[in-house]
Amino acid sequence: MHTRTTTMTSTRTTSTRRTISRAARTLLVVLALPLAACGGDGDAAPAPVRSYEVPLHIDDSGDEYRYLVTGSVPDFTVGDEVTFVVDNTGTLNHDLRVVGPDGTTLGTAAAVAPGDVLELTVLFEQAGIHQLNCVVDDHLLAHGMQEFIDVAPA
Ligand SMILES: [Cu+2]
Repeated sequence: MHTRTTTMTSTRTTSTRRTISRAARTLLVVLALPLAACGGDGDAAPAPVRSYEVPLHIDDSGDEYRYLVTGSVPDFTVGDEVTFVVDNTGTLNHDLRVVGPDGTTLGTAAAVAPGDVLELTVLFEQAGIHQLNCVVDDHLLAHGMQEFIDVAPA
């Protein structure tokens, strides 16, 4: 009995190792593809990716709820990695969802209470109009809680 059990365990372990090894090889191939694509245009280096924060705050004092940029609106460009830092200066809970031009959700941050701050980092990969919206209760549909930002091509 002991010998059989050991053999079965050994076989299972080997099988698992093979599966992991195959998965690892597949992953390497997938990771290598974008690098190969980038290197296609001669020796040109990939475009620099900027990374920055955009502070926002909230006004829900009227019938229309708004995200407002604290400061100036950046020149959003494809390749930018942007962290929206939303100070909930309103009186209700609010969250943040960023949606790309093709309707893909780039990221969602959970709702925070008044006085709290949420952060959401997204990478802009497509040029065009992106939506920032709040999906708490009826904020989007009844109170128009969304802003549009235009991301320029790289
Ligand atoms: Cu909201």
